[in-house]
Amino acid sequence: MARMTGAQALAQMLHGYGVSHVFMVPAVLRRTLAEMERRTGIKRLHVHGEKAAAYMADGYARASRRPGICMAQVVGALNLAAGLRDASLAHAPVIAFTGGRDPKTKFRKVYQEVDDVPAFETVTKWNATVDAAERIPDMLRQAFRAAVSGTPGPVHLQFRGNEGQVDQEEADLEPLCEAQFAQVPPFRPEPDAASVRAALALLQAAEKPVIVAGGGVRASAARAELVALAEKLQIPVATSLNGKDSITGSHPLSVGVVGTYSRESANRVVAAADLVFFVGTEAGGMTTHAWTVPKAAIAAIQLDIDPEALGRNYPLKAALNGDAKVTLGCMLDEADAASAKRRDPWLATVRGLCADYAAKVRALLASDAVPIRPERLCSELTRHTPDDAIVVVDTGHAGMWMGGMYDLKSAKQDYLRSAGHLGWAFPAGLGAKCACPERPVITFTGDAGLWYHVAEIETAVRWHINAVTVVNNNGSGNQSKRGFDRAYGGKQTDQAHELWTFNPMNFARLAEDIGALGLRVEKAADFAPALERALEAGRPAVIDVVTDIEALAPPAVG
Ligand SMILES: Cc1ncc(C[n+]2csc(CCOP(=O)(O)OP(=O)(O)O)c2C)c(N)n1
Repeated sequence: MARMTGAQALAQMLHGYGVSHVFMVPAVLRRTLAEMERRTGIKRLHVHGEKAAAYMADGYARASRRPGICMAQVVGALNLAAGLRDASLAHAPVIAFTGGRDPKTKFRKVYQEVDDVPAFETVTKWNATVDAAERIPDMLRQAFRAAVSGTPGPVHLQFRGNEGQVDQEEADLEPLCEAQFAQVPPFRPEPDAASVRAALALLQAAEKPVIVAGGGVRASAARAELVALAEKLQIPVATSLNGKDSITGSHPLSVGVVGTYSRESANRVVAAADLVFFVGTEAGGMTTHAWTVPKAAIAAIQLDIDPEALGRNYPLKAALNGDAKVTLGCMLDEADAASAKRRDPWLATVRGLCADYAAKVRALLASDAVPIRPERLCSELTRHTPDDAIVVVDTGHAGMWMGGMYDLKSAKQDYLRSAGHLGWAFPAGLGAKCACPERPVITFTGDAGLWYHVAEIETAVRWHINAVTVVNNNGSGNQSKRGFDRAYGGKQTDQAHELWTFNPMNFARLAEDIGALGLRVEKAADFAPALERALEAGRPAVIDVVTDIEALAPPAVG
């Protein structure tokens, strides 16, 4: 124990947990921010909005598997809470600090004050208040424990005082850090041996099994074990959108992303399977196309770190509770490779379904059309994204195009995707680049997605966050086109276009004005040289790709 301010303890502890960046809009925990400068090398990124701060912390967390920190004063707290929604859905360990109420003045109509704590309840694993400086060390330790343990997720700490002024008070404090909880996963629990045997018996006996791998594979860094088990037993692998980087697209057992934002071959393979092994996926509505792929009656096995997830959506023949890497490792040790032969006919069918899909999209992937087809853009990214890149993708059409049409070429690539919030990807890509400055970061977003947080181009320039952002710029949110066609009974009026189109915009020029590299691409053949220039620019880059407003991503196959 030593006599110190809460701010000194907080700054020292964040440093002790290995935090390198915090993302915030002032004024919050000002004394702590000053102590960070005095005592640590933590970078304090002053950004343009609290939601973007949360998304940056989220991208940082997903890229590094370490908690990302974001902060807001009382009046910005709900903006920050809104930004935790995607982290909550994606199970990213984000820790949010806000300023909050003081018991001495509560209920007296304090300027800018409402009770923000309830708003964090639905988007956090743990939502707590720090009312005394004495509590800063133990509450911060609990925040890290909660964020990274089990299924990771966001945490909120509200510090007393509209700006969290409790950090200015002195107390006898012990700024102890628990290194174990500085990353995901803190522990690697082993599965019960009987559950491993039961699952293997089912997989080995199955004639048409498929693995559906989810974000839990990345959280556990279990890709190598997953692919090795699939190879040993010769089982095809589909992934959720969140688990897209569980296996490379070029792997012979890879069939693509299954579900709603998906690839046709993956849906066909999962629909034809006689046994599905869910690994680190919740088997939620997006991954199963609202529980139709596979059908509810499928025989299923599930592996998850969280026992409460097991069987939530499909009744199970076997359930495995443990860390994915360790559990798949145990399965790999005991798996009988001789059973693989049984699946030769199934693998021939699977290869046929993948070949049918490839034949269907070949022309679009190679299209020279002007305006550019998004399929061609995805194919250019597959070919030219560096092997060690982090690819960050927005939702909506961006998620559909890239989820379905982009292939990871290397097991060293990471693929991070919005769990549903439009506008997430651009700031998340900046956060990912802060976490991994030595790796190329390529963000893919639509123009509607970029507009949300376009001001953060200035943050990227100011902080030299040299991420590359590729904008699928069709002057609209054209994913909405089909929905409005339906709403208008088949054919929209001319005026209906005001519901989903924008004024034309040259984002390259905008980016240049702000100090980033801006490149405008109007012909597909010009994309690869632009990407190369952007990756080597030594400053943030925006590649504005002019694409076809009529191009609609293929709907999911049921
Ligand atoms: C926060 C939020 N609001 C609304 C939506 C609904 N939404 C999904 S995609 C989309 C439009 C996407 O436009 P853009 O990013 O330009 O991509 P495009 O469809 O044009 O390819 C909208 C409004 C959403 N997913 N998230």
